[in-house]
Amino acid sequence: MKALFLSDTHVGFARRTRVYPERRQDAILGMERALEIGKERGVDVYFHGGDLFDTRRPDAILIHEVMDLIRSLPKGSYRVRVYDLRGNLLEERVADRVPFVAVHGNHDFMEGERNLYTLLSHLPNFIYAHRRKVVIEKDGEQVCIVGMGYVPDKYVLSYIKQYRGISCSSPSYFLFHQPVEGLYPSYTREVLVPPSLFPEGFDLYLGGHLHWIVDKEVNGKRFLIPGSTVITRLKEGEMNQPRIVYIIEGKYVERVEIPGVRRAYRVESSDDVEEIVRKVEEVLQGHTGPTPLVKVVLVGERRGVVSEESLRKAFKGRAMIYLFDRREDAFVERLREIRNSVDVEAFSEDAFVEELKRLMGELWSDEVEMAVKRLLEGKDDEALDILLNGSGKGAKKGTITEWLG
Ligand SMILES: [Mn+2]
Repeated sequence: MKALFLSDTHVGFARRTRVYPERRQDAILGMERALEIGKERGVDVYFHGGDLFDTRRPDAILIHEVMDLIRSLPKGSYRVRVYDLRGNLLEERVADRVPFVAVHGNHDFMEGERNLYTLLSHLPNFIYAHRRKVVIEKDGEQVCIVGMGYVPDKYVLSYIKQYRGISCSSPSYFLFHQPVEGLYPSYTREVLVPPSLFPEGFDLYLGGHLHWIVDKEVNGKRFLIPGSTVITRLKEGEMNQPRIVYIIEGKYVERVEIPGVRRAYRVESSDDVEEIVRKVEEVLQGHTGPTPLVKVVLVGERRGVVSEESLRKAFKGRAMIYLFDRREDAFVERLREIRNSVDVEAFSEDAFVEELKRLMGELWSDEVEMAVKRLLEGKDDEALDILLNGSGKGAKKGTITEWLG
């Protein structure tokens, strides 16, 4: 049976962005285009590695759009059997369309027995594979998938041990959403799961979470990560890669680029506006496809003022400009500006943080939020420390009993 593996579709990403509202459709479009590849290739099953949605509370329209896409998969008759980790048969059904098997990610996970994925499971061809073994059969052929959605750092190492000894007849795939040791190029604050803790004997280990492409064998296990189908961060190593899916048949793997989705480029320049414009033009010359994102990184000495707004105007309809100021001294200065330019007493701190969050868009992170709060308290040094060194171990929600349940 031929399968298509996609991940991190992040439907709802940039939903509320005011700059470049055309990006609002990127996530759903990325998912749609990815599914189309499967239709062209005649796949019999889709695997999704989690972060189907960008948030745990997507609005009804977004849920509807995703349901429509899953219901648009080609018709067929597939026997689906779902087991728990001990091998007890929980459910048996016939899917009337190509089955879509998914685990949750860290972005769209909700605690409790009812979540987005159990909701989608009301569709005859959607199967939530977390803590489950799923066997799909058609015309005498079958595939076996074992799933593990995202589990918070402090529980994951003991959690994954529950999967030890689980067996699946080949072709078999382990579908998960977790960072893995040996697949990360650099230091991260997340707990990395050692490949040795993954259950043995699967043909392929299919992962979500990272937004860039990985195809790597560690400890005799082949890990595949397609990355996200939409550009969510303008991070080097992630933004400049193509958006892809994997077509899988047995142990055979093919990487397929998703056509017609937005690309991103990076331009590094001094703060001389003429130089910036020239470099962006150079990038645009070789470009085809939807209006690209261009990350303009200012480096070197601070010599003048560069306005993101005027760059955006200058390239309107041709490029979406995101300015990153990495000039010496720019960082601390900007932090002070934020505090000095706003009369915090005049309105609630929460409202201010919300507004800032909106303005900063994808530059926003938990760390930035924490830093901003310290800054509002007048603790500049702590704010800087957080931004430069990270916030330490972030507390994740959930209790041990909920996670092991
Ligand atoms: Mn993700």
